[in-house]
Amino acid sequence: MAPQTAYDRAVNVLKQNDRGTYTVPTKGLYPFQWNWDSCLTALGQRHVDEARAWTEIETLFAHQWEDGMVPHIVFHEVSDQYFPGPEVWRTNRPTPTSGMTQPPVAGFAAKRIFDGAKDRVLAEERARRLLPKINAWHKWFFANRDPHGEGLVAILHPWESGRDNSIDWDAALERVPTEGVGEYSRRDTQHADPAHRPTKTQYDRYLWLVQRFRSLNWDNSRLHDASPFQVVDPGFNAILIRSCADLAAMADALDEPGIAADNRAWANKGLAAMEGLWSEPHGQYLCRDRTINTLIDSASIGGILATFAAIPSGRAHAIARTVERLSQSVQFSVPSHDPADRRFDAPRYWRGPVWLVTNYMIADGLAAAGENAVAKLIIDSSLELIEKSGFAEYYDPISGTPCGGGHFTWTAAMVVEFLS
Ligand code: 9YW
Repeated sequence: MAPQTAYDRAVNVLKQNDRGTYTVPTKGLYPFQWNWDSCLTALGQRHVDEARAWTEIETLFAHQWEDGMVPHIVFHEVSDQYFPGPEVWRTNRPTPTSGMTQPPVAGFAAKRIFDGAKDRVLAEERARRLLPKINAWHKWFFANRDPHGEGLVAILHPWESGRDNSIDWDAALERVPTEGVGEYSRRDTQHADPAHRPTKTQYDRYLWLVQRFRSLNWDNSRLHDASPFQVVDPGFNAILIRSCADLAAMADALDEPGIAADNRAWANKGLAAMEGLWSEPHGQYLCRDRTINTLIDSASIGGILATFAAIPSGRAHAIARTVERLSQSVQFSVPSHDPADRRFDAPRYWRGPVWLVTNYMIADGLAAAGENAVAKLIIDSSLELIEKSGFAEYYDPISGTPCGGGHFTWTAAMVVEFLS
């Protein structure tokens, strides 16, 4: 029998983790539905089964909160494999969910599935149903996470960024206390090597924030001002801006001018405000700590991911040069942090490793800016990694060693996209 192709192996990973109407990131380590994982996973699924891809996103939005927020985890099943579970979040939802959100890739993903759909009737019907829900989520962001109308939204917890233990959050997290957090037992370090995961001090602070928000009954109208952690992440905002622009275009196609106008206005205002995050010396955008109104000196992938939005071409070209520079110091691109920074940690989660989802979005943005050679370098690196080390959660950028969980859904979905 001929050896299986990378494409076939990737499709198998998607199938292994498919739970019918949603897909788990990987068995054991993450046994529920995660927000941005699902939306990016749908991009891979569409090549195999378009209806199934729409269902993946619809299932997520079936658990949208009344105020518009789409939670970062939906606990469809009972499992003691993950901490913190529903008993910690206590959000009082019919199906338990977490109480915070994640990078809003749904608008982008829906438009990409819509544009490429072979079944146009199905696509119109499913997109029309999702449109107002994604719009409500975007509206929620600007109402609750941009209370002063700056055009950019803040995350209130590192978990919201999707880049949990990034060096970006270190200084702001220092201001989060740990008193009263109590005893708890982590599960991630039982499934994966503790040297590849966040530290105990970071976890204490993550939990302190959860307990703080829980004490406010997860009332989103109060959380922003009550949080000691408010960070404006260029990567997160670029994803939101891109999703707003894409939702506007999809709304035009579906003849929904109100939704189109609102989302276009949010995207344009956000793009203008991004300029305030640009760092000339770093050749990329930086995070801003909103509580002290200061740029955070941390050259992470967040500021490179900004190329996912339609930033000015000069900025995109500068980011391409930065990616080229980074690629000279590692074997595999794009490291989640600049290896020249003494805080860089090659195998530790978001402090150095390569992730295929960020690679996908960066390559997409750079290709749109005409930086095809750098986009190709990133895609080639991604495919080399899976050939060498399988469908890992993330990879050491120097050795290519697989890190975290294995048989990882979104890694497989990105491979299906790269190879389609
Ligand atoms: C957690 C599921 C999630 C991703 C995040 C990633 C990690 C750990 O795994 O989070 O406990 O939620 O940082 O981006 O959505 O794959």
